[in-house]
Amino acid sequence: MTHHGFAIEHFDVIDSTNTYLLDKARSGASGGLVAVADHQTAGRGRLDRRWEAPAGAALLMSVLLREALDHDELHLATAAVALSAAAAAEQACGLAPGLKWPNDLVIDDLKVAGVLAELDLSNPAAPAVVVGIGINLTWPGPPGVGGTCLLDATGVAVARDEILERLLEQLEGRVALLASESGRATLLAELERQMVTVGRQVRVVLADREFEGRAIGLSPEGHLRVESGDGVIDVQAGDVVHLRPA
Ligand code: BT5
Repeated sequence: MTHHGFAIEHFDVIDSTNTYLLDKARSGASGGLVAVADHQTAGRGRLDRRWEAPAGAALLMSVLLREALDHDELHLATAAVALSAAAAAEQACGLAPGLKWPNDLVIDDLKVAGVLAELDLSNPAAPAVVVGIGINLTWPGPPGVGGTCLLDATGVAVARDEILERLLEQLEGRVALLASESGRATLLAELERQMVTVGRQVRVVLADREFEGRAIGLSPEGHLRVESGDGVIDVQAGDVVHLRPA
């Protein structure tokens, strides 16, 4: 099936759509390949975390891109998918989730979707980026993690294939932006506008320490700029907790 320049492969059950496309990338698959699954047995988040969803309750998809991105540019691929998903949700449900740094979509500070971008440089002549997203449609995530789903948050029971179609329509233009310097600047500006973390009081959780401050913007590398008692700190990798309502 081809949609908006993407070739879609559908699976009833798979381990992880990201893992599948990373394997396909290593065996030379072209950019634009999309994997969609009804159910994942080993859905992955960042840092060896799990992404969970009962069969049929979420959009679980990944896309293989052949844009030449470095590690420090991966946030642009994350942005392309996250912004497209937010726009697709707005079209389908009348409410645009916000982006929470670094890779979540949230509604009222509850996580409705998560994005995982991974780079494969095993063939330096043909770099590959795989970006996966899980969007909760009718199940709000495991207990205790602060999740929600589009049904609970908006009252709309959107069909999986409708949101997929809208997401790919949105994504086509944003993938094109990745190819040029000016396009990337456009994407970064959109990312900063939609990033609800900016302006918030946050707790930053790093591998070895935590601190609090106010998120004041994004660096060109997509790092979160946080003003704390020790001055302005660029947070490259980590998690943030939104503290007080905006
Ligand atoms: C993410 O990681 O949020 C990235 C999730 C990417 C999932 C997609 S599904 C299609 C593709 N194939 C894959 O294998 N992965 C991608 P992170 O920021 O590390 O958040 C993971 C954490 O979110 C977990 O440790 C849980 O606390 C929480 N979580 C797990 N499932 C959730 C859900 N359905 N809704 C909300 N939170 C969830």
